[in-house]
Amino acid sequence: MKIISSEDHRKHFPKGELFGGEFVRPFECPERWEHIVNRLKVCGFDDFAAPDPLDWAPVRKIHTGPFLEFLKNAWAMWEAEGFNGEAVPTVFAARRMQQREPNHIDGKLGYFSMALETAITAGTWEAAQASAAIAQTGQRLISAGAQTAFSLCRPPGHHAASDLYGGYCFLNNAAIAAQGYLDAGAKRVAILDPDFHHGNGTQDIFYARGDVLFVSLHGDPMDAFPHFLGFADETGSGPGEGFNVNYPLPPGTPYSVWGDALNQGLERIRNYSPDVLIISLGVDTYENDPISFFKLKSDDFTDYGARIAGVGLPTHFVMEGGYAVEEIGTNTVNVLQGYLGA
Ligand code: OKP
Ligand code: ZN
Repeated sequence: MKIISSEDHRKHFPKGELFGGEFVRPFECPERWEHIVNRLKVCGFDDFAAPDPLDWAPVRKIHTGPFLEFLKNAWAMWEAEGFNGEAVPTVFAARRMQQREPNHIDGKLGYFSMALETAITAGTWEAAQASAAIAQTGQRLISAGAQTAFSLCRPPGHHAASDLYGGYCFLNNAAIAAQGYLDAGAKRVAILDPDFHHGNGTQDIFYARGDVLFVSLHGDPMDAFPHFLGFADETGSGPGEGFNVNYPLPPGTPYSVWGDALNQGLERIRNYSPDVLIISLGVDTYENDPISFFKLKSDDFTDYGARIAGVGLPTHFVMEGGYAVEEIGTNTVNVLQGYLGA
């Protein structure tokens, strides 16, 4: 299995994340990447590749022009104001307010964000582009005939919508890969999102489309971030009706229950008969994850990797979350080994 990866992720590492009313060291940190790479090497994965340069054509189909322009300029605009900290929004286009992009950076940050724990820093835009290129390079390999690939993306992507960043995400790596498959000739793409958090961005991007099936297992938004999307009655709209499937699950969910939802989701994917399966691979379902509430054990990741393989589709793993840093390597690589039958 090819592993696509780059050191460029290091360019994005904010000093602070607003959590519990304090600025804490971000849960989404560079050591996550290091632990995964180390574990891959220990387990004999040695086929590493650097990403190709980013192809903007699929990116522009997923994200709006004003949003991409904002991400490109946000840090320079913030610095130009003379602000000393990292760029975080403070005001939002909430209910009954105008949905218009303001001129001032304070307004732009609120207009283009869905959460404010995610600071923008000097290197954020470069790291986000590298992460998208990593997803795209995996897509090209599979479009060219490979059965599988692992895109070791950082920062993650599934909370990013066409014109929204937040939840540690800027560009939607999995969505950009999905668009790449379609542009390369695929007729149908399925995305399975087993990250603990609902992939609101991915759902929103493909909500009205029938060419991408989105299936997500996640903490019930009544109790878990992102709180405002990911309910079971969100099934798609127009030509996308029936092609969005959410399995919100309650606090304390063990693998027995989670695995039943996974089986149902995999059955939906089989029936859809896609050309390729993308896995938005977050391992924050782990029992000791510091910000999540499912109870998966490390061996469960191996088991569900094997279940994914059982669907028999070309499968593209795209890294999302996982914040139990010491165990992120084991849990991530367990999914890959389970998939490979190792
Ligand atoms: C990104 B990914 C909980 C705050 C949650 C943001 C979590 C983003 C997760 N009190 N903060 O889906 O792993
Ligand atoms: Zn997550």
